[in-house]
Amino acid sequence: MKSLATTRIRRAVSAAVLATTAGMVHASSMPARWQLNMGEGVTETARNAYRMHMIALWVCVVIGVIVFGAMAYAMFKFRKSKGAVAAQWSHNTKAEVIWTVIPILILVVMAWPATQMLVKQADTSNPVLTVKVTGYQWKWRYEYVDYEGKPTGVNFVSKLDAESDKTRQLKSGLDPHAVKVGDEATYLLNVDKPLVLPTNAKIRFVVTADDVIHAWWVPALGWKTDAIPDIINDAWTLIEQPGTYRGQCAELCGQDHGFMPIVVEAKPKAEFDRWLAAQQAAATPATAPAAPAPAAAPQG
Ligand SMILES: [Cu+2]
Repeated sequence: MKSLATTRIRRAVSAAVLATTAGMVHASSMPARWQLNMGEGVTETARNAYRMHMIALWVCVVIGVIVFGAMAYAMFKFRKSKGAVAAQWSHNTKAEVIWTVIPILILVVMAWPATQMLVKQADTSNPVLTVKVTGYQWKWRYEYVDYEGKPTGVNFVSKLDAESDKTRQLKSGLDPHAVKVGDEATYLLNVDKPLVLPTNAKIRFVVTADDVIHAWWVPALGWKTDAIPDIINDAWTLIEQPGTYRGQCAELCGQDHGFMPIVVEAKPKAEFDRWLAAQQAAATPATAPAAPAPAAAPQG
C-alpha cells in the first residue's frame, strides 16, 4: 500500500515538473495565460535581461523582508499599550551614514553586471545580415540590406493577415459578439509576410519610421527599439532556436496601433538561404523584361 502511495506522489511530482518545464519552454517564446514573469527569450540578450531582472527582483525581496519585518517587529514590540515611550533624538550620524552607504553599495553591485550587458547589447558590429525595419501607419517594411557582405534586393511590407483584418472589420460593426473569430491563438497576431531570419547568425537591425513614432518589439529577442522618422536606431540579435516569435508595435501610433503585429520566423541557415534565393528569384523577372527597352532608338 505504501509503495502505491509513493508511486502516486512520484507521478504527481513528475507531472508537475513536466508541466512547469513545458510552461517555461512556452514562456520563452510566447506569453502563456496567467504568466506572471517575463519570458526568458531565445537570445543571449534576452537571457541577460531576464537574469538581471531576477537579480533585481530578489534584491528587492530581501530588502522588503528586512524593512517590513523590522517595521512590523517595532510596531508590535514597542506599542503604546505596552507602555513604550518614543525616544526624543532627531539625528544620528552613524545611522544616516549606514543607510546611505548600504544602498549605494547595492546599486553599484547591481549596476556593474547590468552595464556590461548593456555594452554588449549596444555592439552591432560585424553582422552577417542587416535588416532595415521601417514603421508605417500601420504596417512594417523589411529590407534585407545585405547578407554575407552582398546586397540582397529583398524588400517587402508585412501587415496584419487578411483573415484577422476581415474579422476585426466585421467586429467593428453593430454586433461585435456575433462575429466568430477563426483561430483564437493567432487572431490579430498573424501577418501576411513574416520576417524570416537565419538562426545562429548575428543580425543587425536599423530601425526607423516614415510617418509617426512606432516601436519594434519582439519580447523573445530581449529588446525593444523605437522607430522614429528621420532617426536610425540600431540593435542586433542572434537567435539560437528556430521558431516563430511574435511581437507588436510598442508605441501608441494612431487608431490602428493595435493592428500592426510582428512575426519573426527563425530558420536554420540552409533553409534561410533557400528562402532568400526564392525571394530574389521572384523579384528578378519583373526587372528582366525592362532591359530591352533602350533598343527602341529615337527616330529622327
Ligand atoms: Cu506603430
